Amino acid sequence: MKHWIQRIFYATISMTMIFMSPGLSAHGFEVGDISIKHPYSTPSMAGGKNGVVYIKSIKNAGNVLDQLLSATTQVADRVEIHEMKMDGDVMKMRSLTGIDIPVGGEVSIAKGNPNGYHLMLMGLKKPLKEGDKFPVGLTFKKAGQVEVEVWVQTPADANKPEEHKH
Ligand SMILES: [Cu+2]
Repeated sequence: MKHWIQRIFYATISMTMIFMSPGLSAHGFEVGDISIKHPYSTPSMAGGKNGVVYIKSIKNAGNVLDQLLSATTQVADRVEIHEMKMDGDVMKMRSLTGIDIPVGGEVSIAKGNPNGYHLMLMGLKKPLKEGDKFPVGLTFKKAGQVEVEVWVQTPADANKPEEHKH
């Protein structure tokens, strides 16, 4: 429990530091050389069993390749790293063992990004509603673990409820 509280504390410090830097309005977190900008989710469909977490960007300011390896949360049974790709007219989904965050690079896990990356919440324990906030733990190969706060919101580009299904 103490460990968990410490993580929240450090995450809050990181978040405050990012809020103080000019030009950033979204929330963000830092661990080691990794900065995580604006983790968010969308309201889940009525009766929906799954949810999706997106991250506006993950940036690697270090000089070694890092990798997002896994995620955990208490709002779902488990979290999987997914890649979504169109195969003709068919949307295909597959699980990834990790997402590379290249040296000096920035990877978007935002909704609608062409790479199709997202974090899938499998087995939601309760519906996700607009305005909710919940913690998600992220594990990076080099930078280690960080707890981020995910904001549930309807993206500006969304004109219909989340239809992401498996
Ligand atoms: Cu998925």
